[in-house]
Amino acid sequence: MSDEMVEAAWAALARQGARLKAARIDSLFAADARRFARFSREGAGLLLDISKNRIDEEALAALLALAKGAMLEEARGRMFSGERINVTEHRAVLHVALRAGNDAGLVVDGHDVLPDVRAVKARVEAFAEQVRSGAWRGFTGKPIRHVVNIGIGGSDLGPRMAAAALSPHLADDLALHYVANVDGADLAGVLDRVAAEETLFIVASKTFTTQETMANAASARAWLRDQGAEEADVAKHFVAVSTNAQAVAAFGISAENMFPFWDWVGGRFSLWSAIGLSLAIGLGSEGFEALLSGAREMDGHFLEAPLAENLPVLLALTEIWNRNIEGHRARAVVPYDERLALLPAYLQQLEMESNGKRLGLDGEEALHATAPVVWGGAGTNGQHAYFQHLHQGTDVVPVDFIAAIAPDHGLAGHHRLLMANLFAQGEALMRGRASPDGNPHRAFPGNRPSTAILMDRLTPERLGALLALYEHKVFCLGVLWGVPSFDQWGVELGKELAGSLLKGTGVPSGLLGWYNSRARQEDKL
Ligand code: G6Q
Repeated sequence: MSDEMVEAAWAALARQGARLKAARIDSLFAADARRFARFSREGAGLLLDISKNRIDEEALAALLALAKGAMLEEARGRMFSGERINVTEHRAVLHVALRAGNDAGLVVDGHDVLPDVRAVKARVEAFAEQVRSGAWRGFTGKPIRHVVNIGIGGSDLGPRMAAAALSPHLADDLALHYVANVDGADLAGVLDRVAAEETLFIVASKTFTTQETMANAASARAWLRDQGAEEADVAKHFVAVSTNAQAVAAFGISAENMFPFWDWVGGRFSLWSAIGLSLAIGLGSEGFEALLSGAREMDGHFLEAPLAENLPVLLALTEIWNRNIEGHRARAVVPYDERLALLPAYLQQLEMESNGKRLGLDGEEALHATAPVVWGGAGTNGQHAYFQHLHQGTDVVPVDFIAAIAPDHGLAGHHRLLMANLFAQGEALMRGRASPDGNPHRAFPGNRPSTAILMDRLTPERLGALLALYEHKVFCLGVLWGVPSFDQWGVELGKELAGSLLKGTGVPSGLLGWYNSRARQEDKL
């Protein structure tokens, strides 16, 4: 389809927006007893409910026409077949290969990548079992009790979030720690709590040049030596996950303690690769495989379900509506599950780093607004804090509510309370309320959109499906907005400036001069 036809689909969508401008979501519900059934879908063990957004059948049809017109299905096929769809970096985008079934094959540039994927996964899982069983010993002969993942961004957020989400499924006698920040307070806080002889460090870095990770890894190694380990003992306490074998060797980690991955795995999509090693240790190979199988189920759903039944497509189209037609600049992610408290931070990277772009694939200004600000936190806590803004603020912020039907704890009554709050918030945002006593400050405007994603339990499978749902949503939006979702040049400039300031070649701004003089005084104290 031509660009003109895609723009015609956008124009048709804008007309739907104008038609529904005065509509209220609660009135749409009142007018249609089947609204929930019409605007909710199930797939890969998840329920997606978009019925509390200000859309109707005609608007949804226009959204689906945009997806068709933008050749979303063809683009999806190109990603799954290993084409170099990351055009700005000339790479394939194949996180789906990391969770492909054992009978699958995927040839990229004449090479089937799946045997490599399987071989590394087998090594990851075998190593995880060695650590879990206590066969892997530290320098005094004791088994490992603490695993410290040193990595940042995509080499941190996924495993950190998933380890918290799946805490009931982790080994009891192993603690997982995550160190990302170059602020020494981060690493120091962990080192204070672990015994060197029982600690394994995983240096997780695709490039193995990231300043924060290299600084933390060097300090951790120096600390290990200070704690009595010999140079030869370092191999018992350090392993690496990287694509850069040379830099790993230069750091002193041997090839058998390095778990590779590939340039076609983007950092923020790398949880499924050896970057998930800490998680594989915590979960065991069975649990890690279950996570992958849940994602695989969502991959299959995304590939095969018709657009109108397709969860990632519908989630993306809901965002097109809220962002581009209704003009909302932010979206809140509020899991009603304490274990998913880090999900908003994970999605913030996934969505904002992927689609926070102002230029289209052709290098010209994007024609439509792209990724909204993504933020949030666990419910019910947020209700006692920022929900004020969601209910009565001047900006409308659509919300994603996420929850499991059944908990994994035995505390009676809590889950009913939690879920009652989730449902109440969706209703309150939608319906609003007139002031009960004439005081205008007590009125709620309502008509505020929300989306719900529910699952039976928060198992490794369901988490895998949930994360793959959002990954594919991000892909769909990249296609619809026409932006390069798989690069992240926007993080370069600050890094370069920090580098020159460290070398003393940066141009000091007023603030830096002030800081330097104060820091000199502090040094003298
Ligand atoms: C993710 C980004 C970024 C990256 C980190 C860490 O998609 O590229 O967050 O993951 O900068 O990079 P390394 O793994 O190379 O240390």
